[in-house]
Amino acid sequence: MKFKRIAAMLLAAAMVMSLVACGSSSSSSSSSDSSSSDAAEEETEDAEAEEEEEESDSLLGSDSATIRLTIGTTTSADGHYVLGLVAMQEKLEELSDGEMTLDIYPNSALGGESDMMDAVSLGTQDMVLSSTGPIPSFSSATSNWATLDLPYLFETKEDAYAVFDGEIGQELLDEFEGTGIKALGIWENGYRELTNNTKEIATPDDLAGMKIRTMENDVHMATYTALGATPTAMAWGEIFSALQQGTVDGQENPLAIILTAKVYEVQQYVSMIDLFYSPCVLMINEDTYNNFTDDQKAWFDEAAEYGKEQERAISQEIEDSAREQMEAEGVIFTDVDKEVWIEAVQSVYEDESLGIDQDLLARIQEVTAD
Ligand code: EAX
Repeated sequence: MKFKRIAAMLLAAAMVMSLVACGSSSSSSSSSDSSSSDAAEEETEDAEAEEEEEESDSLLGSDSATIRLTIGTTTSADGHYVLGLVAMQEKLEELSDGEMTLDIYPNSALGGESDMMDAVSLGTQDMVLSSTGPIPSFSSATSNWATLDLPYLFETKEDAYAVFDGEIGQELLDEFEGTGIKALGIWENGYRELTNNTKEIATPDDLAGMKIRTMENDVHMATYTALGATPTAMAWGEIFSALQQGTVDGQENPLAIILTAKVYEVQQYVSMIDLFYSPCVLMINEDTYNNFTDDQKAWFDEAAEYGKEQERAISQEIEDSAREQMEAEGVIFTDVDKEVWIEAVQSVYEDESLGIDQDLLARIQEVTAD
């Protein structure tokens, strides 16, 4: 499959560049006089700079495109968001005969999700692929998206896809109209699992009093409070220093992110709680989209739909091997009795302060009932 090729290319490029970097640093340690070691150091820096340039270059669209859309994500270059966007980029170039492309910036290079949504609505950034974390607080028009953040709302991915690809999903996307953002499609982040570096967590009791980083999202915070933890909301880009400094004890994200962002290198325990099915949304500045010609809109829409399908498949593919790969690195996985967790979060469904849209909830439950 195509994305395997992309992943392999990224991996190969990273390996070659790290060999280059190792080569020059070993020459620096073997040199005796300080001037040549300075030179070797410079060489190392050059190799590192080149490595960064090479990595970002590979995510920029074709040089010849005249409509270049800058898109940011918080996730890493070999993660599911970015590989899905690369598929969209290639499709967009193909359909537009090279006229349109995406320039992709991973790893929060353009900021956190909430900041990027603001930038897209103001037009200082063209596009973002963001989790739904910041959506309920983005605008009163989108506040009922909080309903999607409820724990254990979607038992299977098929349930989630049926809602997001159907009438309800389209209505939710349309709610962005007039906010400065056009929302185009609901892609996949994945089922969120819990990590920490202290102990195995099998029940909410094991979690009591632990400080857990959540997204900047009231429903997620309320859920962790209901579970007995102390939630701390922060943007994804701050997570590694927060874990290092002990501001938080743990975090939660889909396995695809725990693996590709290398969270597992600093978190030894993963509990398979599947607490939230987390979607992400492809967004573009509304005026930018509206100013496209009809042809350009059609190419863009088709490429976006293609990107979504590819991204979901890539997400599943990464998830399928993630546990095994991390177990091989010594990460300890805990399977839990989900019924206990489901029971522990029921109060969140009844919390009237959270902006849950009961009609929307009932319609979602109707679609997912059978
Ligand atoms: O959208 O912030 C998070 O935990 C998200 O899952 C991540 O930024 C990818």
